[in-house]
Amino acid sequence: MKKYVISDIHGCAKTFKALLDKISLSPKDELYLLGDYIDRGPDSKGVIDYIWHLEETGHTVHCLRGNHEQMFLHAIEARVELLGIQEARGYAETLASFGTSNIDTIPTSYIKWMKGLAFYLEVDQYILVHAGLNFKSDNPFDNKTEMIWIRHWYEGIDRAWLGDRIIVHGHTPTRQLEIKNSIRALAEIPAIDIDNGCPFESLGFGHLCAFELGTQTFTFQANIDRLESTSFNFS
Ligand SMILES: [Mn+2]
Repeated sequence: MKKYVISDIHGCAKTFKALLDKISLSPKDELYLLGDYIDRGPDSKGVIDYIWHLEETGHTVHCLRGNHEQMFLHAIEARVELLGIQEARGYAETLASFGTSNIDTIPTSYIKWMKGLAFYLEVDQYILVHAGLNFKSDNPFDNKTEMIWIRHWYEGIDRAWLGDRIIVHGHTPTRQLEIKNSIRALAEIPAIDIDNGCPFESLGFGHLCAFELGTQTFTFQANIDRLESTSFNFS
């Protein structure tokens, strides 16, 4: 039984399916998804539908929350479009994948699903979380906002609090070589960023990554969805 972790699918439904084919995901395996299912790529709805399809066909899928789901829920709850910020993050593409330009017409099943997403999960010796942990908090597990937004937090890692656990996260696009090298550097930095910037067409990026917890191995799938842009927007 394998335990695969994938993060930041960002509307790239075809790439997601291709990656699962590549690792030959079986119903005996566990799949952990670290959030940011939506925005940027062309088929946000398709990503969520495929997760539900996996569950319906006997797969075990554990889904965490990303900042993009949080922003989406905020846009619905606040009844504001958050234009400018959201447009830059592929918000219109997300609505288009639902066949609408009006967030009020998104089926409630998707909203309910997003609202139910957990912020972190502990599996074996790993802590799984979308962005990371803020070690300035007395208990890093209390700071939910930072779990989905934080960047540049490795220097603050509290080794005494963490013990021999390893944090696996996404959120900040990282070059493929750096992702691979993180395994060798675990003694110094007990964290692995598996976000290879799937929607971005830039050297070293543009792949979706699956990390297998037991063997600590990576599988990369090149983006086969339409690319949003070649420029970077890390948030
Ligand atoms: Mn993110």
